[in-house]
Amino acid sequence: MKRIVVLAFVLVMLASLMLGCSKDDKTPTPAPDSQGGLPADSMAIAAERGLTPDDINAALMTYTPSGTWDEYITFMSGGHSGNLIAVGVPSMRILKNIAVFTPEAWQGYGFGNTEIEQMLDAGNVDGETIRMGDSHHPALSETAGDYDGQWIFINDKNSARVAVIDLRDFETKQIVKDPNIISNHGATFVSPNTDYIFQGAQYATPFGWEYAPLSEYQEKYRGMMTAWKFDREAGRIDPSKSFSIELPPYWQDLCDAGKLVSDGWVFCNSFNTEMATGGNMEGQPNFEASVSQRDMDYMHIIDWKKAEQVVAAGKTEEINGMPVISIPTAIEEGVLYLAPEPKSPHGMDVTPDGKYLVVAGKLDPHVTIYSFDKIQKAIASGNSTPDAFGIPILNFDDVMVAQLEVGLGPLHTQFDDKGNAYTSLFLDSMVAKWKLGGDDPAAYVVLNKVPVQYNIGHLVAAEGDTVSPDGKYLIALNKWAVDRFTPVGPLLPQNEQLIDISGDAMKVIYDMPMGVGEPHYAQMIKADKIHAINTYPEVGWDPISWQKSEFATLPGEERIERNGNEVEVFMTSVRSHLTPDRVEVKQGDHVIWHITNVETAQDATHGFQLDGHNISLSIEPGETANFEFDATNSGTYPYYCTEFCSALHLEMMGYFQVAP
Ligand code: CUK
Ligand code: CUA
Repeated sequence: MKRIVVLAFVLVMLASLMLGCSKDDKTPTPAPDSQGGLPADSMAIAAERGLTPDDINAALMTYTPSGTWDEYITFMSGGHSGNLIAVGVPSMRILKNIAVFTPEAWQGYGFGNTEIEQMLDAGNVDGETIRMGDSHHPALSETAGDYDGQWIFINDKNSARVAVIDLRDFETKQIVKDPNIISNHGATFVSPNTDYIFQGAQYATPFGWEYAPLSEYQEKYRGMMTAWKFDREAGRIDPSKSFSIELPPYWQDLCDAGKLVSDGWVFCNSFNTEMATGGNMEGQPNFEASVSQRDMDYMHIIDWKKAEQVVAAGKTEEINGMPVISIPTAIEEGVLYLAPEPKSPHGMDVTPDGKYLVVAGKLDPHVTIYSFDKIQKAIASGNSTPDAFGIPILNFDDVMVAQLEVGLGPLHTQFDDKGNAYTSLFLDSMVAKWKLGGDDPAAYVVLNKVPVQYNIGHLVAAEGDTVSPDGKYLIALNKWAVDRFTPVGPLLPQNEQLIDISGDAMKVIYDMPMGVGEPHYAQMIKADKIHAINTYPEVGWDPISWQKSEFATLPGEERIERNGNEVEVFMTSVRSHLTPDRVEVKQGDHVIWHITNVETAQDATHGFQLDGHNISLSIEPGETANFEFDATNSGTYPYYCTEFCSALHLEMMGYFQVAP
């Protein structure tokens, strides 16, 4: 019986697709059979695979034939794999795994390439080489509050670092380390014109993560908000024009930058306003209990434009090279305010019009909606009570507009183009769709919900963090994938579920197993906003400095130069040979090696690995890559191209010999 229903449904749907007819179309639907050019076997396939009408619908909405491109690109953080993953929507195919904080051999990232090593080294901590990361929140660069497709930034929660990725070649260009905090979380969030990339701390430590007994937590431990200045011209964060604001040792959590009316402000939720310090072996409760005692935590409300003026006026203290606005100065200058947030808040999402802020409850089934206008009026009224550090806490009732019960474990909220909001419900494993009600508390209503599998964290809507979201698609970033995919052992992939939000009811239309990282957050941009290059602009290009490399080597210029104990190799690669194909040095020599891929054809990448030396490069068409090392061991080491570039790819090799 089910099969007959399926068959009938497929027939009608395929027919209407072929004819592009609508309900009003009076053209009679011809009998869909093989005469009409319809593949009769598609019905058989659907029946054979037991596909329901919904399945077929979902397949038709997501299947992306060979050679056709996705409408959107979603950039998903890789979590503790420390990378950033570009996924096409609606196909949900991984387009690229972008190495950021963690070495990745395919891209030749962190395996010898001199410029990349230097960039990664900029993220080292106190001489400790850090080659992992915990990437959380990607932020696309914006112009006037809209994604402009030029850059994307991402934080490393583990060591409080921020990376800059260029969307011309989808490669990481810079990593900066905050000199005063060792863990971040409310990062990265950009101001509407990407003047600043904001980074809120997470677990409080003394500045510079120095030692201080936990008994001195309130006096010595601090949170922080850092405003990293982005120089668009240079395509780099300029630490010399960046600044920080000292915050209380509450754990700042998620942040968002204001937009339109609220431009100039940044907001963070926080937890552990209890200032708990653990001690579960010393008779204290676990953190999970001790940081959840109070009924209210504090939203941090920061006037960054005013902070910028305070910095310009020199009212800062330089701590570890960073100008820092102290808490007393922030209070005096009107830079910092607090507002109560219901129990264990999470998420901070500014509505597209910039007028409202949504904070979710985590342990409270409500989302709380705050009004920026009310916040401004409350600040102007002077009605507040000081917290333990003297920071004014505005009255909850003065700033809150509505509280809406959305379900259990609300975390994050996204927006569409029709005035609706979508909140992830971790405990319910659902997405709740609700209506924004402006200043009228009664106008906020839950519209409907859709189950997701399982334990949803963040969710992302098409252009969902901009001043003009697209609606259309939403992705649920689910942490658990029990029973969803063919088993692959105890460590399961995550499940990224694509949801169609074009209609009234939400529909899950694709389950994507993410087996290369644990996405925390993502941003989804219209693909045609990104103008990625096909090959580097000129042969001999340095992708990091974005100019011709001083080591560019053209055909005919290949050479090996010796200068005392230093041997410098200038090599070219082209299908299907490396020139020179013999390099001989003496044991103890220092070897500096440059390779230029002189190809100009798109996709004619040559990789390079040197046996026994932990060296792996990816040299894209036009690129010059460099590496250096000490020839410590004598021996014979083949080097070869790692990309299967031609029929004679295996012949693309050479011998590196170290004479004793
Ligand atoms: S967050 Cu980082 S731990 Cu963005 Cu809700 Cu999950
Ligand atoms: Cu070049 Cu294989």
